[in-house]
Amino acid sequence: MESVLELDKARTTILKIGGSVITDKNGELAARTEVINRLAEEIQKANMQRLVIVHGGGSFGHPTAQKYGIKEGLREDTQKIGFAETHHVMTVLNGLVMDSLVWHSIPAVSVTPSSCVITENGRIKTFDETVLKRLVDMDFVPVLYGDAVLDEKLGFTVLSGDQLVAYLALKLNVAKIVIGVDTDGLYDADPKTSKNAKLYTRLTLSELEKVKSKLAGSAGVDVTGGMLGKINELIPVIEQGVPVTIVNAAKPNRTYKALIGDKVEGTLLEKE
Ligand code: IP8
Repeated sequence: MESVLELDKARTTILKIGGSVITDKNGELAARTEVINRLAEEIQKANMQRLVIVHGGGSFGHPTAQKYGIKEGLREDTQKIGFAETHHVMTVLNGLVMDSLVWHSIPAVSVTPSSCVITENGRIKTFDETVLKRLVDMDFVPVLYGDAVLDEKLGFTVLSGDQLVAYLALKLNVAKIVIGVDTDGLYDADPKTSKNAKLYTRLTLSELEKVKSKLAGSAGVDVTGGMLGKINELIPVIEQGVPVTIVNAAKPNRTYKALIGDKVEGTLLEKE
């Protein structure tokens, strides 16, 4: 009989890397290539089977999407270049991530959301996961990202990496989710402005619902809702029993430890 450990190995892990980690959100098109490289090293060292990576937009997608009102949908033709630009800058950021992953010998393959997802009022309506699942089965590492996508009702919109993470977690046989952000986890106040902010090390779903309103937003432009948006996406997944570890991916080794299941500073979110 297969042991629990072997069964777990056969299940997928999703790693979300926040845009605030791999870019400087206070700049524009400001990639942190040294952080991207360090994370690629950590992912390589973790040597995971069945891994899916999703990254955010940071100072690439968000300012461009905001400038043209992409999330709110198509209202005038002049926005079309904005849609193209938003998607394009995301492919540029994705290219930097892919470059680093592949040159660290990770068999990463980019899966472009705008080419395989259609949303309806901002929520994923169609997503053919056939290729994605095959890639995972073949031990490739699919890499997706928040993107400008077509929308049934709005014409187009912005799909967050967090919604993709939650959607995929419910579609794939996911063992756990690791969310890499630029703070040590979830706090009862904004740790960047309040030095008495207390880190939650573990929250059950009912505790999470209670403290949700205290969660800090994100610095810089974020058209998809920052930390609260992230948590709202993750709640249905945690409800299904998938544990979520939020770690500071801007600090060395935390992502690595969370991936391999070592004890790590951060916030663990669990059903109960
Ligand atoms: O940073 C948004 O992805 P997120 C991507 O995961 C764009 O919310 C295009 C703004």
